[in-house]
Amino acid sequence: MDFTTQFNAFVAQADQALDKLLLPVSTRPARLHEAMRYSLQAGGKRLRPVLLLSAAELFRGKKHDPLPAGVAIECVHTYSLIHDDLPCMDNDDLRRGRPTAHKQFDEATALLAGDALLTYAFELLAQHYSAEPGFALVRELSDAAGSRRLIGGQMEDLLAEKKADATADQLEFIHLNKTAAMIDAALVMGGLTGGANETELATLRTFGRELGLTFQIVDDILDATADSATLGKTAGKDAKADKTTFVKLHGLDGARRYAREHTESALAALTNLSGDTAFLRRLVETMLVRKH
Ligand code: GRG
Repeated sequence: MDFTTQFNAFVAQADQALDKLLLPVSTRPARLHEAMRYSLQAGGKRLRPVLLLSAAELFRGKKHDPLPAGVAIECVHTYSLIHDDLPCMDNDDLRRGRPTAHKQFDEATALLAGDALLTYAFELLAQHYSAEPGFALVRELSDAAGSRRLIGGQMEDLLAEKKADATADQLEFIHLNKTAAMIDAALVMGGLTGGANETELATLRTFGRELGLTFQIVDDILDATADSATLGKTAGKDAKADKTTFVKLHGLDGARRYAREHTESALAALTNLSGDTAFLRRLVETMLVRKH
């Protein structure tokens, strides 16, 4: 199967599982469940579930169904997007090519839909896995979503916005946590459901860190160079808010160079795995040249 067909097959599996595992909109209170589905089913790239499903396939250990874990990580990712778009944070009107949750519903509903998605992610893990690999999945996802990683990265990002002189070290902390946390967790969770050993999990983590940094640097480049229609979200926001980004610190050429370096490191990490890594190699290369 070629790369695009395989990618789309993973997306289709993830979308089907999402539809099946999310609570129906008729669940009381309907408005809340409608808002949860509205944001989740708005057609994101599904990068994190795809990473999770593809990592799960690399190993020959004891297999567990990776799909509930894929849905769980997409729930956490979507919650973070809903909250990030709120007026108290980025105050954005457009997400995944549609009005943001607080524009479509209202601020309180959007806040609660985000809260509910975060909680539901852990309910899914508890419902669909036994102690092994369930505890390890919960540990991985709670660590990645917590105050030292996703939320910590978001906090430092907000703090850096108010300072014109944010440093390269702060920028790295923000990206390693706000962006790479959900990417390395997706890969490690995939490894856990696929039966990876400790060494293999460590390799997936390193790979995820490098892929996450590449992804974010490209995101900064796209914010500076692409239009909102192509991105499905507001373009040019970083410069407008005078945000510290890779482009601001290193210029467009410097940012492109860093993105290539992290791509090389990600590819190097993959050589430590003995399974068939062709799909992940292509995914990294695609990430570097993505247009949205
Ligand atoms: C509110 C706790 C909290 C965290 C918010 C996700 C986030 C952290 C902020 C959004 C802004 C941003 C640039 C985050 C970096 C990660 C990123 C590029 C997210 C967007 O991921 P995509 O492009 O989105 O995979 P889709 O919609 O395709 O899933």
